[in-house]
Amino acid sequence: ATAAALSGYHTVATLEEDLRRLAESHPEIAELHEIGRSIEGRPLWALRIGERRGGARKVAFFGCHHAREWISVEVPYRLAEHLLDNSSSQPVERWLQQGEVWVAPMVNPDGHEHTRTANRLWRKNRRRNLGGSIGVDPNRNYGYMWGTLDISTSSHVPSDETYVGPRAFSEPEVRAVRDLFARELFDGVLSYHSYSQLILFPWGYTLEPVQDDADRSEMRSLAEEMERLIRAAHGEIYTAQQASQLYPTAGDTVDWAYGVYDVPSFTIELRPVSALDGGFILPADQIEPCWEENRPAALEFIRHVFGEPER
Ligand code: 0X9
Ligand code: ZN
Repeated sequence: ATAAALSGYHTVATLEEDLRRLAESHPEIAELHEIGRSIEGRPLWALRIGERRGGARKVAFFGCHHAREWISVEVPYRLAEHLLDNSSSQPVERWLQQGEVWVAPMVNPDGHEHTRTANRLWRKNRRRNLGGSIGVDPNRNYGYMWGTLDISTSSHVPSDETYVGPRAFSEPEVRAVRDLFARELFDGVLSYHSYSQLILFPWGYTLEPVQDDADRSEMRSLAEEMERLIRAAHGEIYTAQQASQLYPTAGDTVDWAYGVYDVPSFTIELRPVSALDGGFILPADQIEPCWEENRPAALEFIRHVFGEPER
């Protein structure tokens, strides 16, 4: 069994072990990339899955921008494992001939390590801020409309939970994602978070909907299709909505990916649905059902981005 199967959630160390093992056991189609280093010097890992570099289509899945959202590591990790385990059956085989799937399950390893060893509810990275507080919110540090809001959900106060940082892309974890994107030019992005069971599409920084009619309806209908697919698995309701309807924030991953690269981008808030169900503390026996319901949605996202006809 994998380290994860034995202990439930991955740690920084067991994730590295398991990603290495996945890459080593599928040398023809998987390649482990260190895409940067965290502020405390930990490697940031992304697994590239596909038969060759420079595939026609490329999609990226990210997890764990926020340290305490442990389930957001497990869904993209299991997606990588699923694609590799099914690499010779359709439609996965076709996808891996045609394009590349990149999976970076833990964007914020320093924060994750801190949640395991010191404070389970830590959110940000571990930047030492001017003034002595710790942490920038990685999901506020991207350079599209960065810093344009100054509200509790997007704060310019360093000690706040949603501190945007001193400037866009001030954080090495976020620069690593930026630079990976600049090299690979993804055709779509899905970033996992928890909790609330939501499927969020741009914009997040404004209540205005996306201007372009085609983009707006593409992202809305894809979000609604993912909502249906998730519900069909175990009856769990994940609500599709514009991100700013949850609350407005500036500088998140999906606003940047859509705003700068004009590609479909989503945030999925995983289980549970509410704080009454444990909030960020999701029991390990929920990992498997959460992955099961998210698998068809993730595969649908790949299918869509890879440009296959509607089923
Ligand atoms: O606040 C966030 O970064 C995300 N929620 S979380 O509870 N995981 O922290 C939501 C980001 C979605 N974007 C906007 N609401 N603008
Ligand atoms: Zn989050």
